Amino acid sequence: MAILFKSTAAATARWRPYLTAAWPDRDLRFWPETGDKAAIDYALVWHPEPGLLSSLPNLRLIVSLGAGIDHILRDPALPAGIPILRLVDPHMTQAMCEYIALQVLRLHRRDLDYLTQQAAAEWREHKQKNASERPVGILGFGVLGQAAGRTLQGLGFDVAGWSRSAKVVPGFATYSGAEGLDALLSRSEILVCLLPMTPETEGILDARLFARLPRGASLVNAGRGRHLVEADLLAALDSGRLSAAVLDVFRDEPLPPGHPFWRHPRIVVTPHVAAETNPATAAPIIAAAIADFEAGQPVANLVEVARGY
Ligand code: NDP
Ligand code: OXD
Repeated sequence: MAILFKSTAAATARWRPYLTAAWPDRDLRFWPETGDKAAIDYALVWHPEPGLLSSLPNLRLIVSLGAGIDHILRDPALPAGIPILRLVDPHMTQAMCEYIALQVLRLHRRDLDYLTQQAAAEWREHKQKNASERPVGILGFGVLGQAAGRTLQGLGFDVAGWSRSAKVVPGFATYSGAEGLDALLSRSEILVCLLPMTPETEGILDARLFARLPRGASLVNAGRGRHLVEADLLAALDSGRLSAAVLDVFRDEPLPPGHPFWRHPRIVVTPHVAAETNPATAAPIIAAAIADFEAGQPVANLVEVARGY
């Protein structure tokens, strides 16, 4: 009974001591040293290369080393019928709350304008609102969206969330489906994307969506790069339809050096760090989930593969 770990070399070095501590008696294999593949029951993966998982004949469970599972589902050879567990870790949730609070405050308080003015030694005040006068919309009102929403609400923002299924979340206006999206967009001066990447959400941040936001609204995308139609964002910023964007995720990561986002005065780029996985807290969470799985107990955060997230 062996456990295979597959991520980047740097992540493997970070995870190794915590995995060893979580499973002192298990046969841990660190990719590319897989050993006898028939002995592997569990695969802990981040961006496994296509075909790796189907090459493990006795695999019982796939564990995503992140909250998203798009990096697993993109494998055309993904073996059918193997359950997938995604990572839900309060440490990561807290990190996302911090990131969203930072970026929403930055947009709310016109930080980009003041930085530009500072560069030009220009002393000029802009009209200022309180957070309660700033409606924020969150696309993707799941674990991370709701937690970020609560953090923003704590800062005084007027927050609403959009999800696939209708839901009641005490204290929030909630919307779902196509009609709900219109209603959410029309009220959102700052739009935060925390959606998972699925065929339904790919390219959702496009010109049609931007046109339904109040003029001059701004965007934070910490979901996935493929949610955004990059050319539509550049056009919306040029025309003033959007005033600014903060982007943590990109179609191509790392973002290529010549990409126009790097030097755009109205775009803030962060290198997919909104909520990094933290091995010290994540390894025990994964070990506990695998223990439940082996004991035949209900396992929290198993993904409905057909739903895509
Ligand atoms: P959850 O599964 O808990 O939440 C996903 C939310 O998106 C749910 O509210 C879901 O609706 C909604 N949703 C899914 N599909 C649609 C759709 N077609 N229309 C409307 N709403 C939809 O995921 P998490 O909150 O844990 O994570 C969300 C994403 O955040 C991850 O998939 C990942 O892409 C990204 N992420 C980014 C990180 C970063 O560092 N930048 C770090 C971690 C995650 P419903 O509630 O009805 O199911
Ligand atoms: C994740 C991520 O999905 O870091 O966890 O993007």
